[in-house]
Amino acid sequence: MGESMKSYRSHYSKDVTTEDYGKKITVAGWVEDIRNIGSIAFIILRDRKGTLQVTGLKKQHPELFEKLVGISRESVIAVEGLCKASDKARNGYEVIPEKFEVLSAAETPLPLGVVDKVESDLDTRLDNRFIDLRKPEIQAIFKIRTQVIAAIHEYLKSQSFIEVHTPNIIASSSEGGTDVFKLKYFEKEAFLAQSPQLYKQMLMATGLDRVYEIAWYFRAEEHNTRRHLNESTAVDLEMAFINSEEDVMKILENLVYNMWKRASKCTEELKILDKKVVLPKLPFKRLPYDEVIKKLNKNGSKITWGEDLGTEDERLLGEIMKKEGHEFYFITKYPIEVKQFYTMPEGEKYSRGFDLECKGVELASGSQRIHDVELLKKRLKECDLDPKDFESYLKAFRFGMPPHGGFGFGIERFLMELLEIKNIRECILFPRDRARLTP
Ligand code: AMO
Repeated sequence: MGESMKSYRSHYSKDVTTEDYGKKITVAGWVEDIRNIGSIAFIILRDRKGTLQVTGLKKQHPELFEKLVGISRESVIAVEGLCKASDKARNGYEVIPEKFEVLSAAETPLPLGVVDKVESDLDTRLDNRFIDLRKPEIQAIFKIRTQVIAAIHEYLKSQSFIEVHTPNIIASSSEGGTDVFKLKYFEKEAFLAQSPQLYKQMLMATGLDRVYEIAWYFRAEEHNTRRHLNESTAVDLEMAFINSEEDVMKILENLVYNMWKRASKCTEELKILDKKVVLPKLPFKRLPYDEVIKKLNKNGSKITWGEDLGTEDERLLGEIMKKEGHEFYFITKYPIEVKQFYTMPEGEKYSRGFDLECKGVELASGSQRIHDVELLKKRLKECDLDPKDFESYLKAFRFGMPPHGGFGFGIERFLMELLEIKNIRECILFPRDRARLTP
């Protein structure tokens, strides 16, 4: 106590084995709870792998005992002591302290409880995210997130995609529209990228052929919904020499399958979250937009041909498709007028653009792109955009650009659907929304 320890941690709570019983070990973590019953005190210490019990005996070390029981909850301590088998303690052992050091004392009161029975509201939790993240059920989301991202890299590399990183400070908006964050770039005006769209397409003119990026999207969308963030992440992919958008959809459905499969192996985290992950069946249903409108109209929606699906229509379609046995489905052959300027038209009215939906929520959208520069300029103008603002992008189409296509696939949306999380803010460490800029 007081004196510095040689090592702060020889064992994590879950790594102690029967071989350690009877030996001296050091453990470290946050003081989750202290129960002092007079002659004996139980201190529950939490580390990244779980919790363990430190049992203080007043008779053995009266001075140490007093100091130990006086520690505030959530302080960080290291304890050296005898590891003893115990039927009553969690994990089957307890640590009888001989020395301890307070590495950082927590102030009181805590702004948020870690093990409190009362549920705090989301705002309080997000305001104190560093404490919120101490909860095993919150950590589980991010442990699964790391696994699904590993699956993205693994699957796409197996399909010969290379990982790229494109600029986030850009000179023209990537998706058209007004929801861009403007910033001052020395003497010029710049924007935060809404997506890597323009750059991943320009890379198709290089011969790299298959690229992907775990990208940041910055979108100044004013509305506050449970499925929108102003800063979000996505898998952005682009591939050249495709015959149609079908080639892109095949990669996307296999990617989803591989991510889902990897998540199904996170048994410990899924148990904490009390979730079951059932593998989807491939291929996902392809549902042309025309059929979507028919189905929706038949079920009471007033949507007319040519309109994009609103949240309510998407939800209704999710219900209809679920009844037909499809949780995942593509909406294909969208009208060209609801798709972005870079989408390849098909005939007069249609496009080669698609969305991937899961239970009524859009997870991804993509398309075959226009690779003819004159057609691209025409479409820019039709979308009320000025080709002059896109000169450096258009240049990449003038000196040899193969047919290509790709998609953008929201990682937080994916986690929401995978883990049945109601609010997208739960799926990102420090969410940015209309009202939240800190922490
Ligand atoms: P889109 O704008 O449809 O397409 O975005 C692709 C996917 O990214 C996710 N996403 C979001 N997630 C949370 N909050 C947001 N504000 C948000 N915006 C988008 C969704 C969505 O399906 N460049 C095209 C993609 C392409 O064609 O390659 C694009 O950005 O899951």
